[in-house]
Amino acid sequence: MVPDSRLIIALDVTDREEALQISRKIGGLVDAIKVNYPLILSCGLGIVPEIKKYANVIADFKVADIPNTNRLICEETFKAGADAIICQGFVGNDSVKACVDVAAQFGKEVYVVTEMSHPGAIDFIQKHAMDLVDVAIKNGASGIIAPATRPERLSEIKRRSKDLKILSPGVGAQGGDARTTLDAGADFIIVGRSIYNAKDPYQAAIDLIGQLRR
Ligand code: FNU
Repeated sequence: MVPDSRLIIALDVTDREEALQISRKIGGLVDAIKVNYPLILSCGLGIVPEIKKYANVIADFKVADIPNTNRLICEETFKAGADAIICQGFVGNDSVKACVDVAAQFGKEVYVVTEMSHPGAIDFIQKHAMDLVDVAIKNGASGIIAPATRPERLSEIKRRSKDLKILSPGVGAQGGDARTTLDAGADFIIVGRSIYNAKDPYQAAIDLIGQLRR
């Protein structure tokens, strides 16, 4: 993924028509549409090729299993047409490598979660965030996920992550600020509720892109 708008929408709606309507409206504005379990569990993986008509699709499945199961999950996801998948790093090098190996076969990308954006990330994950960055680098991931809710942590993670791409959720509903997140080192921001719950999602996306270009 090459940054242009630097905005990725998190399409966490559960209604198929709403998902396709939003994709149709703002697919041309954003760098990617991220799908997660709420949408896939309600509509099935078959919605991925439909969304792909409008933008690149990132499958936020936070894959976190043994290597063989990770391999199977990634194969199904890429066969459905996703351009990238998000996996957890805490399961270890072999599990992340399994995702990266499948992605390489399909010519697709893997992003590894480091420190998450919610308050509970401080309980366990934060202590290992830098190790998780190293797992992503060591296993050839395309990038990482790091929190827009803690810009100072995002900057530290950026320093550690060298040239890995950084996708940063937590802008808007979780309290993070779009411009601050880019200044702290993110390549892309991920925004869900502030766009899809807005009265006019198209305008909300335009406003965010304006802030990112300032
Ligand atoms: P919004 N997401 C997140 N924090 O929020 N994948 C993480 O650390 C992470 C994520 C996802 O709050 C979350 O699941 F690793 O409505 C949701 O899909 O803007 C989106 O990013 C944020 O949605």
